[in-house]
Amino acid sequence: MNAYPQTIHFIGTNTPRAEEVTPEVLAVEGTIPAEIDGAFFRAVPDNAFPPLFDDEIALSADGMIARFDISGGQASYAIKWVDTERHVLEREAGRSLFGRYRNPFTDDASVAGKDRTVANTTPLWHAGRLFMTKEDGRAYEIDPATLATIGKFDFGGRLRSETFTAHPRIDPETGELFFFGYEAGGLCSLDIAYCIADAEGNLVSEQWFEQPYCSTIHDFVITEKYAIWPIFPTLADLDRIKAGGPHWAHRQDLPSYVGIMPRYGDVSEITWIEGPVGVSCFHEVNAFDDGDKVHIDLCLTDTNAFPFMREAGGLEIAQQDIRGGLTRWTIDMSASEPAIEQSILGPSGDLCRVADADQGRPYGRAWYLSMNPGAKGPPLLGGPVGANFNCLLRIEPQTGKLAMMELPPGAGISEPAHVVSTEPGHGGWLLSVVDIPNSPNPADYASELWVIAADDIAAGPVARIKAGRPLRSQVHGSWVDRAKLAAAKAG
Ligand code: V55
Ligand code: FE
Repeated sequence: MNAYPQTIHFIGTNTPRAEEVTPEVLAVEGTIPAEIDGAFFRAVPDNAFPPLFDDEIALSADGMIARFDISGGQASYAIKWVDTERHVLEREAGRSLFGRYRNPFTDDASVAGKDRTVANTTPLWHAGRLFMTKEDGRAYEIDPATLATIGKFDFGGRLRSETFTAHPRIDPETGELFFFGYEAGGLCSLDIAYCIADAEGNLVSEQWFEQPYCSTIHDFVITEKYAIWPIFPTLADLDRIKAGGPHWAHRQDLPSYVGIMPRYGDVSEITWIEGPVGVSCFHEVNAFDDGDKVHIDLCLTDTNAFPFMREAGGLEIAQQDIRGGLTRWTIDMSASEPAIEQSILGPSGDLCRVADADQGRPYGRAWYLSMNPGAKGPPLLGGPVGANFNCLLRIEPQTGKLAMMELPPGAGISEPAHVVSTEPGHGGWLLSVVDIPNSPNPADYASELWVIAADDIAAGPVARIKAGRPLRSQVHGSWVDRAKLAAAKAG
């Protein structure tokens, strides 16, 4: 029996697994460096029940929180549903009650006014707390030891924003959490709430401003001086949503913008600078100050990378025809009319990572996922756009120097996490889940967590941790070291 639509959202690494696992010790091939001690948390969208609509998309699946716990050269694995209000209601009903992605007008009448968020995008650690986030709602707090859901988080009743980004930024020196919510004032509102929490987790600032159009703002960046929102013309429309249609439609004819303000400033100081027309980006790699200049490095594409956001905009562009690159936008803030100067740093790709200590600072290296032009065999089906990335890149943005880690034929790879090394001069480690086909059946693959020397990725993994089961696609992951886990506020 399979009641799931046979679309890209439910096959390959998107095959519903819906399996909770209590900690299980895993087999390891190779040697996990003893200094790797902590937890790799992953946000995994999965389906508890078949969807109400056949055009359901993977971004709408219920959040699961997974943990690879690594210590003393050994690893264990656990995964649990996030008990969002939505998931609990659906579990009680024994079926789906919520309709299309970010469209409350398609829900079962019994859940009108209930919290729709699925908390499926990024595990976030800040000030001793673990959260699961989704940009259309508030974060849910999770107990890092048991993975049990503690509840919806609103900074002790202080947060006004109805939403909380899946991509906050933590300043490595101050420990402050910089974050925002868009559609902060409700469905299709132009409101952005810009917030700062101090190193102890207290909300110390929340200011609201409006964006020029109602775009999907998946990520933002900070530098030592600025808070920066690059925005792209994939827009929401309330009439379309009320008619049961898609939340987002890409507009190839409208410009992008960069909103930039002093990071400790007043939102009235924000400047909007027009950028290229029709482009799209979901993740910025990093940004940093360079005298009066600001550099913003983005995973940029010439149209929206999600097929359903292009189709909703009436665009007929095949996935393989999308062009892009790791792109630097430089803005001279001392100019009378600051403008964007664009340069290309590296090949197209996404799901980027920098070392935590490099956040918002000049940086010497970044890692991201891409398509290997020399790959033997087609990409593994799955992930939010229907095909998984099949290689890992390391780039030195100042010089453009590139290295690649290839995968076995037909394998896919998920976003890497970075683990600092205590050895002087050692660049640390990357942790990344790799899915390796067992047979031509796209649901039949082996999932492994690879441990890779961060500055020698071409050498491949030093250890392969066998998950013992095929894992559903993650979105983002986060590494939390043992000292932070030991200081957790929960439990
Ligand atoms: C993204 C992911 C989402 C989402 C919106 O990677 C954008 C982009 C996993 O959910 O809801
Ligand atoms: Fe993301």
